[in-house]
Amino acid sequence: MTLLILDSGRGSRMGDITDSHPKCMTEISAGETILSRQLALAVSAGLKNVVITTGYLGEVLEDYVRSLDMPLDITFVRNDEFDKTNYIWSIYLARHILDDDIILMHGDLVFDSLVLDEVIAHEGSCMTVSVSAPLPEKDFKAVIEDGKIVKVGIEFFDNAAAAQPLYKLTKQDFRTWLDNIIAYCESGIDEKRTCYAEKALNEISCECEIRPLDVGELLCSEIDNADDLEKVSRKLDSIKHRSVYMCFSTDVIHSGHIAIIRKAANIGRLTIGVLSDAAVAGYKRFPLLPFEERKTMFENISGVSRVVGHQELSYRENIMRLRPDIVVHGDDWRSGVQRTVREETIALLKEYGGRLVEYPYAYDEKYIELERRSLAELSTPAIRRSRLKKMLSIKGLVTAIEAHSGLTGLIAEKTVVYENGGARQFDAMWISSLCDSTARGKPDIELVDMTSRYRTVDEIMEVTTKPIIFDGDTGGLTEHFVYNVRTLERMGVSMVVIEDKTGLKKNSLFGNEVVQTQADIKDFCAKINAGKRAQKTSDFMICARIESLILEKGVEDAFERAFAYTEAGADAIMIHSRKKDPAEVFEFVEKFRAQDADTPIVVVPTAFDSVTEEEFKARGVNVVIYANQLTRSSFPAMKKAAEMILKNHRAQECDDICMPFGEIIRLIPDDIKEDNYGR
Ligand code: SPV
Ligand code: MG
Repeated sequence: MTLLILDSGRGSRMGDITDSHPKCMTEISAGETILSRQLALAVSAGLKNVVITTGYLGEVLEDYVRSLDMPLDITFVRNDEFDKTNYIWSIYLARHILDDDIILMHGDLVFDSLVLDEVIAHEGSCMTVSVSAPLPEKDFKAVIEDGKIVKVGIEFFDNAAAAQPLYKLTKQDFRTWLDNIIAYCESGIDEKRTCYAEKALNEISCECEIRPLDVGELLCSEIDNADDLEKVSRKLDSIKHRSVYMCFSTDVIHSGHIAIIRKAANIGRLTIGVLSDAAVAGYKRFPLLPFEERKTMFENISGVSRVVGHQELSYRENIMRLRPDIVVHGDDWRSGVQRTVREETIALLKEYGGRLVEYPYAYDEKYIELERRSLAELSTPAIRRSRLKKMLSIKGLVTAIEAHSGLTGLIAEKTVVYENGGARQFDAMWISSLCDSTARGKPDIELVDMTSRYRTVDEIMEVTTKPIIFDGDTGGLTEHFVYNVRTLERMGVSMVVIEDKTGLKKNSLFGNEVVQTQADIKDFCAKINAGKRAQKTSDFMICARIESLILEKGVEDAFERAFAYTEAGADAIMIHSRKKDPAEVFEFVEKFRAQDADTPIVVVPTAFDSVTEEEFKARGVNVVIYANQLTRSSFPAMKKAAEMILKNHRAQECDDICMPFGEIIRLIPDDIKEDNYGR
């Protein structure tokens, strides 16, 4: 695309302003001339090729443009007969270098950067018009018929709209017009060199398809005299004070981000919202850089006036607080997960007359590759292990769901729900002894040996990135536990939970229906302490699980144990109960929190499942584990399918309750692409 700027004329109506330089060099705001603004906006719109026709004080103009040192390929075409011709002759002189789609503008036109963006984004040819503006007496008007511009000139008033000399013309439409300009200029008739080029356009307009592009109230005005100059300068001033808002979640900035930031900064004073760590983690993945570092990164980008926090995926809070005139976003959010956020943003802006500006989203291959690498990095042992602690500090309350295989790991990893303009997903996975045993058809009595349990962890780790909490049962013999701590830590597990029981362990949900023995406080403390001394990193956590409520020993017993265990080095306390009524758990949490504000409290609300995460958080709980729901929900579904096949002697009847085959084969990501592996 080539930008053609017509700057040959003198602009005599400007008075002595144009004595020493051409009109386009007139200052319109501090340090900005008509031309420097046009060129700067061209740069930020991504234009490269510029043709400027010169004439009056041509050398002064050309020197000036060179001094601006813009990253543009600029060709000057000198019209030495500028005082005897019109710009039709200048275009004629430039005809050999205009074999392209053309953006054509007069050299005295000042416009909002939004106008140029809209012109460039317009499909096909267009000319800017202001449909609601009064028709100007002496300036251009465009006659519009059937949505097309059929005539442009100062003399048309019927079916016309105020129009500004800013066009985008497809190569073909421009060629059609240029051919007639050439015919005019080579006719030998003087009048055909001194008229508006639009006269040549009007004769062939039916062969072109030039649409009116209504710019509404946006600034798009020619400066013909000192009066215009003052009006335009005032409008520019208000543009510069216009507030613009954008939000970013990225921790890597690529050229596409810089381009959109530059565009947004051209529209007004740019505030950038940086999405909170919790919201990033909920919406895509754990951020590689924490909020403060991401904030600093944006603070150092030129054109950014200030950077603020943006707490939720929704824009509501910051729109209500900052009331930006314009919100800028890439058009990628028109579909997919952010669609509802976009709809809410539009509705909020509408309430006070704000505006949404969208630019084409720049997919950057390098960025996609970096994202892929980031995900790979998040699954490496050291990074995965450290994430549980980070999540706890970011979110206050972490949720974990049971996983016992690669497939359930994928469900824990990928399940996301979108609600209220936000997104929710599980933060971590729980490798339950109950579900790991059940998946193997074995009872939950520490029968499945550690090597098999590690195999489950490994399978899950292979396909996921989220932190893992491992159900370590009783921890076994202290002499064995220390080895298990080292292994789990090395694998990248974040936390092991051991329960204070001895002898043959049974699942806690049996309570006192079976014989279960609680460990001696001192012995259990020794086990915790040995485990803490065995671990190598500070990331790994040992959680002491208290079985007092399960074994009906009361809150006081639980309370005594909790302090003994934290004293022995436990990084977290799990308080377990099998009662539907959460009262005992709440009582424990309240008492514990009154004396210990920091040690994370973990709960497994299988029985007391009516309590919401919000309530747990408000009471001081830090980890909520959904310990068995994937196993319990899949079992009835599988049983039903098996029964249906048996009953019907075929599989057709159970097809409706099965996942479509096309979906199951796509469920597993193929990030290791097939190749010939050297074959
Ligand atoms: C498990 O999931 O294996 C647990 C939690 O230990 S519970 O089954 O509630 O005891
Ligand atoms: Mg268990």
